[in-house]
Amino acid sequence: LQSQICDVLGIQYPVFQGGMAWIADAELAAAVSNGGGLGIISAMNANGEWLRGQIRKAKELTDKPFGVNIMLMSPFAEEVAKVVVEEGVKILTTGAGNPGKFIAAWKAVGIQVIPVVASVGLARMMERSGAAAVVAEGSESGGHIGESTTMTLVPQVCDAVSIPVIAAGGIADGRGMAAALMLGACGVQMGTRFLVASECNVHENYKKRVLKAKDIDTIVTGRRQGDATRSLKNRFSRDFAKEEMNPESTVEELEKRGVGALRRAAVEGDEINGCFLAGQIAGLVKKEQPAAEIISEVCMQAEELLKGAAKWAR
Ligand code: FMN
Repeated sequence: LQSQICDVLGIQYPVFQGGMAWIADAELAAAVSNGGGLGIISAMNANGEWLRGQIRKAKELTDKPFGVNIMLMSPFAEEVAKVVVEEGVKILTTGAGNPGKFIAAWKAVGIQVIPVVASVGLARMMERSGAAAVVAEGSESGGHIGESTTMTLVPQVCDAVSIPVIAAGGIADGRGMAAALMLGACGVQMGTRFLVASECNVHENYKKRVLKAKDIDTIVTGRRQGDATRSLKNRFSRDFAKEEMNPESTVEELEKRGVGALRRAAVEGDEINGCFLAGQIAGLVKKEQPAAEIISEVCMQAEELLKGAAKWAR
């Protein structure tokens, strides 16, 4: 299964591994790239030197293209924006905001910029700013989310822009991938499914929770601070949701509560006080597998379904 985005980026399969703060390191990114997809290192809130180390490690582990995800809210965003240029990174995705002010400088050195967008308006703006493609991410996703679902967002973004569109949010198998291609996307980005890749270094408790999750086991918190975030239900997320309803708690108090919560889940495996970001599709993710196997399984299933699609219409 191939598409236009494979030619643009020089990858074998149109499958991105989404940036995941505290989780998507050089080892996961390299495993995905070696499996023919696009592995992505998460720059998250780390400083430039940490990122430089990860980029160099990924180069040792793979000779295939890989990317870096820059969180625009990071206090180190300006610093990591320079490091990716110095280290010769060729593909960037950006999350949590508008990368408009960086795009010209990145493009000037030949970097392909692929912003993650949750609305048609931002997708259009990114095309005008010179983005190579966009990831249209629906609210089924794990992590920070917008309002529209993947089913509604993807076709509207595809109609609005002429650059390639990658669909994200709620995709974890070939059925999801085939559906995304039918909606007009030319590839998919998965986060939740790659959380349980064998090469993913997230804490074992995190993987266990994703593998055990059912369809209704995620919750969205943070709407009051304008930072809606989807995670698995546990003590932390339920308490957070309760506090949000409490008119006496301030936005500052809520923000303070969230600090360090993803690290506690991803690094320490703290099932009580950690925030286990994951998407609604976690209920479908039942097996830990090497990243390469995940990619080929998803693509093969999608290809079979798309080939047979003509038979369904009578
Ligand atoms: N997206 C970003 O742009 N930057 C991040 O740092 C980031 N962190 C994430 C952490 C976790 C644990 C998860 C599950 C998602 C995160 N995302 C982040 C979103 C993913 O890159 C991806 O778009 C999303 O997971 C796709 O939806 P899915 O979880 O249904 O596959």
